[in-house]
This record gives sequence, structure tokens and C-alpha cells, in this order.
Amino acid sequence: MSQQKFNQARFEAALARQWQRTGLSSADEMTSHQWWQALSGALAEMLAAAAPAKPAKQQRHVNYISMEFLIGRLTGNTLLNLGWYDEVKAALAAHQCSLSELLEEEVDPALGNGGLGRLAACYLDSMATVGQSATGYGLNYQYGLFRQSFDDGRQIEAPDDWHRERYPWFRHNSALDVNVGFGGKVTKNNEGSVDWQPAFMLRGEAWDLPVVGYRNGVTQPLRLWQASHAHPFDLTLFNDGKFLQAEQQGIEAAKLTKVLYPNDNHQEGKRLRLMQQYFQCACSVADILRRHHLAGRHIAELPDYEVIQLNDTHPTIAIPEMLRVLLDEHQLAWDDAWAIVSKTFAYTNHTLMPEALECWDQRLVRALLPRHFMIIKEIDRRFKKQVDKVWPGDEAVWAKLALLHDNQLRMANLCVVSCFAVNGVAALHSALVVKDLFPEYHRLWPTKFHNVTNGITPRRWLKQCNPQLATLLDDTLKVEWVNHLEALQGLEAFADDAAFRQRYRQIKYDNKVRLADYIHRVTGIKVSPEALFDVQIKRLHEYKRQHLGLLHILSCYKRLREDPGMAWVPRVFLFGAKAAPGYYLAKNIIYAINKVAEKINNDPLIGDKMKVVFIPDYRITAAELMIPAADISEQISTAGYEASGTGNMKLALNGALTVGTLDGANVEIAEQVGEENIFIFGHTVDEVKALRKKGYAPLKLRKKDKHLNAILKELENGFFSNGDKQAFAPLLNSLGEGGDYWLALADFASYCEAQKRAEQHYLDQEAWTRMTILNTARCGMFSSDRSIHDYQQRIWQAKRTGSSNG
Ligand code: 26W
Repeated sequence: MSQQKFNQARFEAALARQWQRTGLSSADEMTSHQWWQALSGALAEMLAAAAPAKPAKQQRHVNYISMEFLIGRLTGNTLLNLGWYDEVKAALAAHQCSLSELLEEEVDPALGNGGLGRLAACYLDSMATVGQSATGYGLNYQYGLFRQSFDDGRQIEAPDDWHRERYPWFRHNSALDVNVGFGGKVTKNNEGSVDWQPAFMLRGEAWDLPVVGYRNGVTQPLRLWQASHAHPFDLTLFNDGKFLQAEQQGIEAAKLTKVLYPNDNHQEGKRLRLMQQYFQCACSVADILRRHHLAGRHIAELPDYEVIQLNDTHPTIAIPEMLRVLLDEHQLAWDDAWAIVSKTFAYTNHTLMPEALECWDQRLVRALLPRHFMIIKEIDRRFKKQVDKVWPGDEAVWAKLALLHDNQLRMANLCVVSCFAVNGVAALHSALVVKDLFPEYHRLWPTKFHNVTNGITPRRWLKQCNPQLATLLDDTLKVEWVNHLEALQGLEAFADDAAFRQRYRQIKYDNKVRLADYIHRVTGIKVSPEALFDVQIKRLHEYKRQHLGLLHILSCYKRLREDPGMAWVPRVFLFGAKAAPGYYLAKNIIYAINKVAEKINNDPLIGDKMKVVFIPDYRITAAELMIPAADISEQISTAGYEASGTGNMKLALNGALTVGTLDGANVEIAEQVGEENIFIFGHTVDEVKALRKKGYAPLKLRKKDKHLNAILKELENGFFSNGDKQAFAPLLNSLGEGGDYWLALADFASYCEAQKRAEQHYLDQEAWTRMTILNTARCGMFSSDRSIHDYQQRIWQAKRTGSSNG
């Protein structure tokens, strides 16, 4: 399809309808926020009028189910993808309105935690762009991820009411609403058919956001389900005079899609979370089947037309839900239902960490979803027969592979058994999925396992967030690179061109000035854009090792105090991270970084040599400012634990050099940019395993390394905390008696050495700029367009070999 043309008259008419609806007598009376709403509402109306795209011939429609879509602001991005930015800017200027100012009025829809949610958003952008017909299915949370502020350095959480009820991009189509049952009982009738009578019903309302492809006329939906009570409330109860009971349903319903669970990589067995999962899955499965029937297709053809991609195990319950509908409502035989389901679902794994692998208490599942529990038991029973054939009588193997074990239901096992494809998200991670997580499953079904290395959309993560660099690329390459990112290779020829380097460097500098202004505005701290900007942005987690970054900062500070005259590269250490509210150690790490920052930033002997800034409320909008301004990208997780990382790709693409371990996609970034253009350090996956096996003793290590001991002492003795010796006890304990599971001390020396190397290179600005240009030039493969092509080839459109589990 081709680009949709901007129609000024239609736009003006739509805009007028928007402000007239607010009851004002002229457009001039609108506040900036109302202008943003009117603009977005007008654009949404224009998009809604366009005909939906049909899947290309032979293409399966992708249903991407995810509990999280971290979409970021929509208005600017949609304008960019439509290619209407300049026209709209001019049209608004005629009303004395500045488009760029209006865009600042939008609150980030923070409907996700971190990497997994942002990946889902990048994939929607890419699917629309490459012409992969798709629907995103998620939940319409009233409160997104909490807002973060600091009180004396401690994280404070506040609810993030993003005012979904006034969000102008939404369209609610009540014709798509779905009823969802919970609890109750299952009865079998004489003919053997099963009847589930739920205890109560909720209504799922379909709220759609438009996903616009890059200048190709494609708009497809992100459908977010919102819970409300079924048929205002239960009329039988109402008629019986039981008003309160009837009302209660309404209360439950509103609760269901109120909040996004703020845990990242840590599952809690909460009933409400399971209810959210089932609610989302039941609505989505019903919607997929409705579309299928509406197209006049036979149910057995479902896998020929639809694929359901599960974003981690959070939507796994969609599998037994689909089986339930096929068995109980369509009256299919088990084998026929199973044949359909096992050719329709595919599962992406995003983490190997045991505490993140979802397990549900069987009693909870049985109480909430009695029919689904029966179905899962049947899958488990049939699967056991298969396992018995390969490992006769081997209980240890069955204990690993069973879906139901130890009173738990294991969602990852249910996925692997039921899906036709399982993939990891980076080459290293996918290898570990096979080797460490699912070796027996791999033996059963070797062709089921794939790798699809993650990607990022260059529309948002370069063209939109770094407009100056985008213009330089346009001027230099003279081809459309933003949907053909491999074209960036053309920059290699300019890496040695002094004039090009100068322009590239100036852009980085301007982006640093822009970020420095922001930092000053939100924190009051003044940082110099002349300094090296060192950036670590991601959720706060021990395995990501923000505390290793802290140790390096402490080391720098100490060395500078001991030798103020030493040669020194001025540096600004920037952090952005939210800690899950119940994760005390992570919150203590934030506190420690903030207290250390306070001391350093106010030390007159240090001045501009070092600044440490923890940017509050890290979110997509903050990332869009920080990434283009970064010189160094910190990717320092313990090897084997960061499944992929995607911030690493965004930063490298925007010309930051990575200091990183051989973990996740860092491995592939190193391969692409060349070992000489990245600073790799630390224990490798195998070395981590070997060290732990041998018996790692952090306290011994500390004793041996005087410098390391001295900086830890300063955390212990109250130097950074007004004499409070307990201030950082949780962190210090984890590094000592706690055993330093994440090997921060073990990697410390190697990390400092890598930082030193980076600094040496930075001193030669010409050489440094060359390296950064080569990073941009060689990151083309990290476009999410490439990831989507990989999904198409390896999973969605690959020749299907039939059910793997009979
Ligand atoms: C149930 C609790 C829970 C919540 C979220 C468990 C696990 C998660 C996510 C899987 C965490 C997550 O965001 N993982 C990240 O996924 C990214 C996209 O693939 C990867 O780049 C990151 O490495 C991975 O940590």
C-alpha cells in the first residue's frame, strides 16, 4: 500500500469537531492540553475512517498477546509514521500553535514495565511497517507503572493515572465486547459433554489504539481489554432484592484492569494477576475466533489463517481457553481440538531466571478456572505417556517435564508442550534455553526451538528521538534507511571523513546540551555537556548490576580525592531505573546511588570532574532524551542473565559505545560492530558457572583487593550517609555474607579496566568519533523489521509439520 495523503480540509474539519465537542466557542479558548487532545482526536478520527488492511495472500494473521505494551507517547510518533508532521505543523502554526509544544502535553501511556513491554510496542510498529497483518492484544490498565520520585534519595511510588478515559487515541467498539466467566463448577451430562457454569461474569470492552505503519497506508489495532461488569450487573440478583451482591460484581470488575503489576522478572502467585491473565486471554481468543467465523472459514482451518504469539508465559492460559471453546462450544473431539491448538500457538521466552518462571498454585487455578484445570490435567496425562516412551520409568525426568508438579502448574512447560514453536530472544539466550532450561524438551522436539534476536524500531529510536542525526543520515546516504536499516552500512565510507565526523560529533554535543537542560529542569543539577555522558538505563535488578556501576563511581571518587591532579576525563554518570515496590534490596541500591551522588555533586574539590545523576521517573520519554546524548552505554549484567537487552541496541545505534559483558545481545552487538569498537569485560557464562561451582568467596576477594575494600568501607562507615552505618546494610550484606550471587566483586577489577580503556579512547576524539560512527553504521541488523522478518520465516509463515505432541 502507499502512503496516505494528508488532506488539509479534512483535518481542519476534524479539528473543528473536536473543539466544538468541548463546548467552547472558538479554538482560541483551548488550553495547550486541549489542543493536544483536539489534534490527536482529529487524527484518530481520520485514521478510523481508513479501510483496514487485508493479510497478503498466504500470510497468517499474527495475534500478539502481551500483558504489557510500553508504547510511549503516540501523537508525535503517529505523525512521523504517517509522514504528516510538516503539514500538521504548518496547519497548527496558522492557529498560533506550536506542534512541538503540544506534543509535550502527552502523558506516556506506561502500560508496561520494561524490556518485554517495549519490545511488544516495537514489534507492532514493525509489523505494520513491513506489512505483516497483526493485532496486538493487551489490557487497558487504569494505572500504568507507578511514578517514581525520590525523598532524601529513597524511591517513592505514586499511582500513574494516565487518564485513559480521556485519551484521545482510543476507540471503543462495543460490538466487540466479550463476556468472561470465573469460578463456579463443571458438570458432565449423560452424553459425556461438559458444562462449565461460572460463578460470575465480567465484561471485556475492546479499546483500540491505531498502529500506523511507516508511510505505507497501513493502520492496524492494538486492542486493549478493559473490564466492566456484565449487563450493568446481575439482573436476577437485582430482582431478588440482593442489590449489594449484584453491585459487588461491579466492584470486582473495576479492580481487574486497574493496575499493571510492577514486577519485572519476579512472579507473585496473586489471584488478581491470574484473573487478569485469564480475562485478557478469554477476550482475545473469543475475538480471534469471531473474526475467523465472520470470514466464513471452517474451524479446522484456523492454523492456516491465524497464529497466536505468546509474549512470555503471561498469556499461556489462552491455550486451555482455546481448547475449552473447541471442546465444549464447538463439540470437537480432543484430537481435533488439539491438532488446531498445537498448530496455532507459539511462545517467546524472555528470561531464564527461576523466580520469573510462572508457576501457579493448583488450588487457585482449580477454584478460578475449574474447566481449564481439567483440560490441563488431560494435556499432562497424555504428555506423560509420550515421556514414558522415551524415558521409561524415569521419575526424575518426569519431575522436570510435568505440567502439574508439587501442587504447582508450570506455565512454561504448558507452553513448550502445546506450542509449535518456542524461541529465545538473542543467540546466546536461545542456546541457553535449549541447553539449560529445556534440554529434555529439545530432545523430544529438536525442530521446535528457534532464535529470533530482538530488535528496536528505528522510527522511534532514531528518526524521532534523534532528528539531527536522522537528517545527517538522509543527507549522507541519500536513500530511505529508516525502513531498510542495513543501508546504514553506507556510513562506513564516511567514518574517516573529517567533515562528516565533525557534524556527527556536533550532533552528539547538541543532544547532550538538550539532556543537560532537562537534567537541570528536573533535578536542579548542572552538568557540563563537555563531559563524557555515561548512561545506565533499565529496570533496577541485582542481575543488571547497577551496583557494579556504583562501585566504579566510588572507585573514581576515591582516586580523585587521593590524587586531585591526576589526568582525568570529566564524566557524568547517569542512571534511570525503577525498582519494583516490594524489592527492598533494589530500592536500597537506588538509595545508595542517590546518597553517593549527593556527596560527590556537592564536593567542591570535585566540581565538574564528576557528577552523578539519578533521573527520576525513567520512562520512554526520558529514554528518548537520554539515548541520543549518551557516550557510554552500560550493559553490565552477570553473563547468562540478561536474555537480550534492547537498550543496548538503541544506545549503540545512536552512537554510544558499549561497556558490557558477553551477555544477551551484547554478544551480537560485539560481532556486528567489531571487538575493537566495544569494551567487553568480565566473566563469561561458562566462567560464571565454573566460579560458582568452585566456590566463590567474595569476602576473600575483598580482603585481597585493598582498593575495593576501602571503597566498600566508605559505604559501611557512614561517610555517604551522615554517619548512618546501617544505611546501605542490605546492599553491603548482599555483597559480603550474602555471597555476592551476581558476582559484582568478581567482575569489579575487569570492569574498572574496561572503563579505563574506554577513557583512553575518549581522549582521542577523532578516533572515538570514528568508533561511534561505526557503531551506527553496523547496527542495521537490530532493526525490529529484521526481527519480524525472522519471525515470519522461522515461525509464522514457515511450512508447518503438524502437531508435535499427540
Ligand atoms: C511474572 C513476573 C514477570 C514479569 C515480567 C516475569 C518476567 C517478566 C519479563 C519477562 C521481564 C522482561 O521484561 N524481560 C526482558 O525482556 C526483554 C525483551 O525480550 C529482554 O531484552 C530483556 O533482556 C529481558 O530482561
